[in-house]
Amino acid sequence: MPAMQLHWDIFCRVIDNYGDIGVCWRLARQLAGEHGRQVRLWVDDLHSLQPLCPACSPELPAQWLESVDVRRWTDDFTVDRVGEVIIEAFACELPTPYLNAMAQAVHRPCWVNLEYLTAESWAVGCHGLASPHPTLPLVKHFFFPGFTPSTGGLLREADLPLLTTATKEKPLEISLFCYDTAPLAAWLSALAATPHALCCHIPPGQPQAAVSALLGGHGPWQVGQARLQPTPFLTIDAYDALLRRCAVNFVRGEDSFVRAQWAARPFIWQIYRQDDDAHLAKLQAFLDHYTAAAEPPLREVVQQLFMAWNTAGDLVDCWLAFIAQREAVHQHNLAWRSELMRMSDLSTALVNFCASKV
Ligand code: TRH
Repeated sequence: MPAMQLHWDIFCRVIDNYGDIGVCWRLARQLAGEHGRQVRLWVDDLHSLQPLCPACSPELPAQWLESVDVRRWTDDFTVDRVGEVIIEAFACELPTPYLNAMAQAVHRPCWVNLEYLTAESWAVGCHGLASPHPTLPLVKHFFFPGFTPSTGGLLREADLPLLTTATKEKPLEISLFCYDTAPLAAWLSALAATPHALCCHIPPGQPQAAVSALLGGHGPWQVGQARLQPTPFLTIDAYDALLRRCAVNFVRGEDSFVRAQWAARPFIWQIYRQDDDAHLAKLQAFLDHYTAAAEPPLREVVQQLFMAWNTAGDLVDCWLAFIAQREAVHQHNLAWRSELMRMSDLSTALVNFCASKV
């Protein structure tokens, strides 16, 4: 049996928003809490972790948060020790002194690049591939999260709450986590035509700014029977609870998108935009997979709304059809979640993958 790889160093560079840190923070917590690993999480911008985890003090060079040794990653990085496993999140490029120290380590560490999530089939072929360093005696492996057992799977805690707690009485709660490029004007028209009382939770940042740009002021706003309520940014666990409670969740990026699937409530995903519309192929790949087992009418309702939300297509009819079908979408999502839960979770897959590389 290979020696336990006890010390893990995760490096995270925050590109924008909260997805990079959200994924790394969840992974670090889980490796420490569920797998007993000693995890250092190196983050170049701890201000992005603080809203998700309010105990975080962004200026501290080192702090313990939920059994994770959180470090501020600065330009004057010095190496005290090298982990047995090194996770380079989203090709963030390890500090050169650290790379050199890895090359000199008596036992070569396991070096993994954690990639972005995609349902595209090429990711299956690339998962686990090795890439030798051009000059140093080191090999980096690519680890792809994904929706099938031949990928690295999805981040999922062992104690994930499976009960959904959406309130049956009116108004229906909706969470709106979106980019400012979302077709909000069209969605507001759709809300005005929705025959239900709604309470929409609008988080700070781009969602609130985008609604405010259309409706003026700082809210709350009323559109038809919908109340649009500005909400504070929630801790990551409180946000998960909100997703479980809402009748419909608008999510974006990577991490909230995965969490919406664990919540199993009806959700609409705004994908992170890429040049040359590369994100649309990624969106379609997910939709093909996610809706494969749905009856054709339901598949159409879901696909049309996801596409309209991401391409500024005609939203009103799609939204009204989706909201009318929300119980069927919920049932579909419960089945989808069960299918996903048959896979190993990402942290367990990663622990096993790294052990196999010793
Ligand atoms: O914030 P995002 O858009 O993040 C990312 C980044 O832009 C990244 O660079 C990009 O590559 C990636 O998307 C695809 O969306 P995401 O991934 O959903 O991350 C948001 C995180 O914030 C997630 O961990 C949930 C958390 N969150 C809270 O903890 N509380 C809240 O109130 C909200 C709204 C979100």
